[in-house]
Amino acid sequence: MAHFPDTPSFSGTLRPSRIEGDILDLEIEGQVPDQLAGTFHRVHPDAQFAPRFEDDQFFNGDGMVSLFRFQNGRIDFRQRYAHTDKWLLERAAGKALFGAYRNPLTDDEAVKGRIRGTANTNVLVHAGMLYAMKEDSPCLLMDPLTLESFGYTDFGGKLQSQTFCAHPKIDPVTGNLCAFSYGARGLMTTDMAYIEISPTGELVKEIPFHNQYYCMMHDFGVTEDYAVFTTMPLISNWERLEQRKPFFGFDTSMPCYMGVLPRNGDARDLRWFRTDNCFVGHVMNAFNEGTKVHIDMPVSANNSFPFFPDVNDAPFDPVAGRGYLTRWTVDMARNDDRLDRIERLVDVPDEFPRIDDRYATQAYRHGWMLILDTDKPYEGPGGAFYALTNTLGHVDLATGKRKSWWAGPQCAIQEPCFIPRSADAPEGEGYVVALVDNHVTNYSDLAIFDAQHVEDGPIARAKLPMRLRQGLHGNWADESKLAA
Ligand code: V55
Ligand code: FE
Repeated sequence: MAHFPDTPSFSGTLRPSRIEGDILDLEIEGQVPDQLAGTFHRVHPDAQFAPRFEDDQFFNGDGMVSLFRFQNGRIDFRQRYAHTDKWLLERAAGKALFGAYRNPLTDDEAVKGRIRGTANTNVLVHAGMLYAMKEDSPCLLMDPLTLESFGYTDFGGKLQSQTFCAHPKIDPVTGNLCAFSYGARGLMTTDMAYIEISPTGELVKEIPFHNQYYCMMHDFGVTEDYAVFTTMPLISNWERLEQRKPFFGFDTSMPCYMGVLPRNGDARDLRWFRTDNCFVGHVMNAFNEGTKVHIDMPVSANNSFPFFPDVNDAPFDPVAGRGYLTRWTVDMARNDDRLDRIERLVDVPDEFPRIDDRYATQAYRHGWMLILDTDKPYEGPGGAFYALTNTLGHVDLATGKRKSWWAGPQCAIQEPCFIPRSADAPEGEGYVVALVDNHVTNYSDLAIFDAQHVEDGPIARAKLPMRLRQGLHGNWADESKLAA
């Protein structure tokens, strides 16, 4: 007799789904290129049991991992929950035991001190494992093909950090997975670390340092020589938790910072560059040339998250919350603590930026993202967790030219993912996959685009007999990576 709250987080397009299963040989419209051999994994939050509190929010759901396996023009689908400690404890109890988002003060006594992670934010194949990640907890290991869970890892007892970010990057030169931790010595601590994991899954680096203040540190940039952090005042403190406020609140009176840490240095080499209050979103890429260090991400004038309110209760401003892809540059030759340059790269509201990951950490040309096209009509029931992401975009940063495809009045698009045509194809030559969710018929398609011609619409659609819940992030793994 589960009863989920009758709130936007659990109704309309965000109605709980909780479906685990397998579909062999998905129905295909069009033609899936034969050479696409590998896996596309993605994850969405989907509470296993009705939450303990009516005001529970989307980001608190248990991680539900989807796998699309591509072989010989055919696609098999599989979906399983990530079996976190939380999921297992609640499964055994037959009900929710953990309370509000990141607030341990709201948990059942029975789970005091247990790891609260949900593994609901990103999934990525590395060292033969599927890493399922949530930034408030350790990394969960899963089998990339069976989706069996193996529990949290501390990398053989070597990792000191209590947390592991959900936005690691793979350095194409070393093959290392570059990650970080925040709240690394517990909730509200400013302790962070820069982390590298070798292609065989060994911890090779953990550089501890301190943030400027405790805040949500959701994503970061990695260049050939530096790790780049963006500090923005989406803050928290124990007082908020005692008062049962949403974990994060946005403080428009505080500055932002860009932190630059040499990957071969230590905390003494870390430099913080200050900039005005704003909100930064997901990182497209970062790179360094000479003494200049660049990081590209959507930046908005104010908070983008309506469910993490202003600390002074200012009403949410959806227009000021729209991000536009922006390049922040610092010059390491400067002796002051100011950014060198801020340049807007895309003039339409955008989020969920992606690149040809073979160019991660390097100078690059091609990017894909979701665009909010506010001129287009919408016929669905609404209730999308962000603003409606109705358009897929491709930007050529060399020419500034942008191409886009609108999914139609009934649909929203989930985060795109680029797949190279072959291991040695030129940058940006290949495909983009993205879930297209129909909010009216309640079906999702995994749409496949020619990455250079997204404006033509999908070249193929793998059709699911249901709609997948709104998700966060996912990644492609080539067949060769699965064999590792
Ligand atoms: C994000 C998502 C999260 C979270 C913190 O999109 C930040 C950003 C799905 O959970 O806990
Ligand atoms: Fe994210």
